[in-house]
Amino acid sequence: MTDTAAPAAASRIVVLTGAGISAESGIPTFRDAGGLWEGHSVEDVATPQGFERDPVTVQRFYDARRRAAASVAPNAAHHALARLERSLGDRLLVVTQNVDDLHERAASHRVVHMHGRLDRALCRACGARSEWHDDLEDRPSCPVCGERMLRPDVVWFGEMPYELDRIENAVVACDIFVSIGTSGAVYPAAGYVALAAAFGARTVELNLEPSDAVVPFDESLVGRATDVVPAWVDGILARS
Ligand code: BJW
Repeated sequence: MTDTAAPAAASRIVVLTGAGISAESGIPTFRDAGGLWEGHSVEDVATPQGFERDPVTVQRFYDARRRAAASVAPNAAHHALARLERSLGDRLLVVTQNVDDLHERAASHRVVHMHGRLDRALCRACGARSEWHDDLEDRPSCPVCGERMLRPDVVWFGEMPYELDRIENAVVACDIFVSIGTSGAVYPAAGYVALAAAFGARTVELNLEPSDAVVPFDESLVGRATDVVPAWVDGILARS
């Protein structure tokens, strides 16, 4: 439960976010009842093999999610983290597993999308990653090489997440590691709490329910992201 130990004023903070932070904006999580995987096999829509087998189904799944993400707005939790960045500057890094752009639309700038982004397309012919806001089902041409081999620029199981060196450097150097709205079911993200703790960071979880983390967090705030994240940010800013 809540531990009220105060963080040092000049703390470096890494915030790891997952689907739970965007849930109250209207984007379903993956593993909760009624979530994104319901009606979809993970192997069919979130692996390179599933894409090879049935690219049309996979493109439709991501086209629908791209449209849905564009139609929702950041919530109080995204805005609170942007407020924290305005105060901490480069002492804060948000590492998100989410492929939506709600952190950016709340005006966060220091955000790493380790599982890619829905608003980018990856060309399987030339490797270019292009900003993309339209559907991919009709096999549009790559703006760089012209080939019709675009896929969503997201990281599927078995693929290497993005910017791992930058993330790991930040995690081992941080004073506070905060996990928000993630089940802790997917690696390497799920391993960062143990890494941060091993390097002496204080660890905090903000979630609707305690997750399956392999090591216990030092502090756990249970509740909806739109309630607990602004409250936690207020507490940090009051001590900074
Ligand atoms: C609320 C809330 C509210 C709800 N307020 N909270 C051991 C070690 C290393 C790797 C592996 C390993 N064992 C297996 C692996 C491989 C695999 C893996 O982890 N498999 C697991 C099934 C075990 N990992 C990979 O393949 C990764 N690549 C890789 O490992 O490369 C090699 C490598 C090895 C070692 C080091 C470095 C590299 C790639 C993983 C790619 C994951 N891709 C997806 C899809 C992305 C595209 C898309 O969006 O479709 O990413 S899967 C999906 O899960 C998505 C998410 O980002 C990810 C995490 O989900 P998340 O965000 O946690 O959501 P949920 O639904 O699970 O949880 C929601 C949470 O919110 C819950 O806790 C709720 O309580 C909470 N919540 N409402 C607050 N209102």
